[in-house]
Amino acid sequence: MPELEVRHLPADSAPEDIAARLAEDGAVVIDKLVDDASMDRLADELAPAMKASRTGPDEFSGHSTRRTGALIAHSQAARELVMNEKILATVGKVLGHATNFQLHLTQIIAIGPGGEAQPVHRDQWAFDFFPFPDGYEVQCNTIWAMTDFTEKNGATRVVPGSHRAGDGRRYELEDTVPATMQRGSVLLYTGSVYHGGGNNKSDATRCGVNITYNLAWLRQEENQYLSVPTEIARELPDDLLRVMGYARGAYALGYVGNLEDPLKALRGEHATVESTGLGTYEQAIERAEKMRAEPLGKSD
Ligand SMILES: O=C(O)CCC(=O)C(=O)O
Ligand SMILES: [Fe+2]
Repeated sequence: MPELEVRHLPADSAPEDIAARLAEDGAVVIDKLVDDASMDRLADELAPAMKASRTGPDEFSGHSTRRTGALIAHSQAARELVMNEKILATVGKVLGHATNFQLHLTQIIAIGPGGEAQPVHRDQWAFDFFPFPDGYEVQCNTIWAMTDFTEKNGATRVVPGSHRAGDGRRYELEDTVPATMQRGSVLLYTGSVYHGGGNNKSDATRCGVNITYNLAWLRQEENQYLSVPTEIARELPDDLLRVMGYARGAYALGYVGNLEDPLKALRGEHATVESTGLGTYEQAIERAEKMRAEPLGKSD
């Protein structure tokens, strides 16, 4: 039997405890992780881009839902959410069985009044429905509440515990519970947990910032190299760029030209991937051996 609700943790919770809750339920809310001022700044910086975005073409995207991407290009406040220390530490634990993780997408999801509930799904189905083994998480996701999330305004609907249910399950709306939360709170959920946007029965728009992370050996949903123009990317700090994908994925993925480091290449410098200290072939083999011994083990 699934839990009856999405459980909440306080903002001062340790990443270990947040990750433990995710392992148990597949979803958890951290209350008020950022203040109202951060959300005000985010809303201001993104207002023009949100205004310019259109409603979805189908039931999944939502006929009354506006989705706005490329948040890193538009907003310093969004960059800060992407790099939130507690979130990154938690993602590192949830996805710690792989060499590294990366940003998967950044998107404001604004469900307008009357917006229908989204079909219940697993986000990891984006990978062409590949049947990843139960327990081998490939994504760790966040939705930050820009407005309060209430049952009435279409709070994300979740089936707690369904991260262990496999791919064949079909859940209906009755099987879900709303992840209600106050503005500035964040819902974390794995790529394996069944969920969907809720039906907005209120007369105001429900806004969330969906920022997701995936294993760095998988393709990103939002193409960061083109979503964030090079002139802007060059001005961003190294740690953010690495998370965006200007880094090697696992041992061999994503190099530039003659085995060069993508971050250095962006800056017009030349450095081989080995010299960036992101892991040697020997370390990769060591990690692979560990994974074979304990395939679904978490990082320590
Ligand atoms: O808007 C939401 O609450 C969830 C959206 C979602 O799950 C998705 O677009 O994949
Ligand atoms: Fe989703």
